[in-house]
Amino acid sequence: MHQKNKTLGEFIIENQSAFKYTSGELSRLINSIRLAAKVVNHEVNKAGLVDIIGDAGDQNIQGENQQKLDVYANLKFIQTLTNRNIVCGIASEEEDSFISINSQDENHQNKYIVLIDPLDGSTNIDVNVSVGTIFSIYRRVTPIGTPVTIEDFLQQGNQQVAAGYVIYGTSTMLVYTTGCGVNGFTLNPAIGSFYLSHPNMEFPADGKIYSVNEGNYIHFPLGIKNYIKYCQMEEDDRPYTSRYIGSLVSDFHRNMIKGGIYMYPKSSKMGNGKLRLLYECNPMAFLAEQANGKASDGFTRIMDIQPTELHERVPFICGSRNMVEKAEEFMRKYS
Ligand code: AHM
Ligand code: MG
Repeated sequence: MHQKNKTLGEFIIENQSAFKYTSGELSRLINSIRLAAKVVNHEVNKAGLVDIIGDAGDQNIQGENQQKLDVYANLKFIQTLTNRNIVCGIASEEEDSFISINSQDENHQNKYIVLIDPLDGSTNIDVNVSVGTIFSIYRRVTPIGTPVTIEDFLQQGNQQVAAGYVIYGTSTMLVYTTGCGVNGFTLNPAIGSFYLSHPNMEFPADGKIYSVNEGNYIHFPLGIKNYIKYCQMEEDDRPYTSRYIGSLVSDFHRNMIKGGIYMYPKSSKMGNGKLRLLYECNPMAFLAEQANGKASDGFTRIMDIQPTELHERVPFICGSRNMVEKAEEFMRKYS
């Protein structure tokens, strides 16, 4: 069969044996994410047609307004993972605390936990801009059969078993890694199947795109300010092009295909930046490294940071290897 005629379902089965701890459990887990992604995709695509957009009235733990589709996506992913009885715990950007599944059942043998940002960039929905789902999968560290604890969720990103995102864009894609490279699948909406469209995705080592919210420039650390000036300088292959969608998944996806750097630095207003280590930075960092890119907080590898709380934020610099290294050089020089 030609690589590109392969469906995600076929790909998962074929690659199951290549996975070192194979028991079929991870394959089932990725299958449920695929299913929830299709359901959410259907709803996201309807957003412009029905009166579903707008605030749901609730605020998430960070005090931000939730959009209705955030609530919907959160519910769908949690329901799908819970109903199929595949994971032992879930943490979501939209939930204050983690959820322990079947904690009363001593025969409960599931070993994976999932951390999820069900609908990232959701403020973009009401203007018809692409949004995404980000997920991250770990093996639990506490004994199987006992209720999960916070320890299971506060693992370093380098312990991730799998990570990926769904991009609800001009076409809907599911991109993921289990630690053997990154593969992208595009949804054929007529048939409802994801097909392998982007095998072995890689960031070009160099790029010409920088993505950062320059409106915050005045609040950025000197290293970032000077790196931005460097990007704008007329020298060698510069100035670079500036592209910022404000939807992490979309900015990342474009930069991975074309070559570029994404930055959400700390600022005098947001001491640790905006993005969450567990729900956004670690999964994107795992994908970036698996795609020959790099992710750092300016000084430290993102995946080596020890998390201390579920919703913590970190500065995030991610993308083409040489570009990230250059930004780190500026951070070191001007810190
Ligand atoms: P969210 O999780 O509340 O949607 O926020 C995350 C999003 C990212 O997708 C995006 O890159 C960033 O926030 C944009 O933030 P800003 O508007 O401050 O530039
Ligand atoms: Mg988010």
